[in-house]
Amino acid sequence: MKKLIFLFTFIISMLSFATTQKMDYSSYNLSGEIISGVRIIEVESFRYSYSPSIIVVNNGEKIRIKFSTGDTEHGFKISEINFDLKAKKGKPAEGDFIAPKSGIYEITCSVFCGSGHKKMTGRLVVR
Ligand SMILES: [Cu+2]
Repeated sequence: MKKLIFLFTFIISMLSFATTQKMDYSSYNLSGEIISGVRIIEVESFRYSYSPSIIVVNNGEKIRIKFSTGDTEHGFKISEINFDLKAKKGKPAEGDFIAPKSGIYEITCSVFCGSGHKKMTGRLVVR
C-alpha cells in the first residue's frame, strides 16, 4: 500500500511538472504600460514570490523594471540576459533591457532571503 501511495504521488508530481513546463501563456495580457516608447513594469517581491510572477512582453521592446520589496531584500534576476536588480525595503531598484527573442526566461531571486529562497521564481514571457 505504501508503495502504491508513493507511486501515485510520484505520477501526480511528474504530471504537474510537465504541465508547468508546457504552460500556455497565450491568454495573458502584455504587462505594464508603454510610456515614451518604454514598457514600464512594476514588480513587487515578498517572501517568496513576485507580483506579478508572469511578465509578458514583445520581443525587441525596451523594458523598464521597477522593482520593490514588501519585506526583506530580494533580487530580480534573469540570468540568460544578464539582468539583475536588488531591492531593499524602502529602496526600490530599476533597470532597463531590450526584450530578447521569443521564449520563456526564468526569473530568480539573487539575494538569499530565507528558507523559500530557491522556490522564489517568476517567468518572463517574450512574444
Ligand atoms: Cu531570495
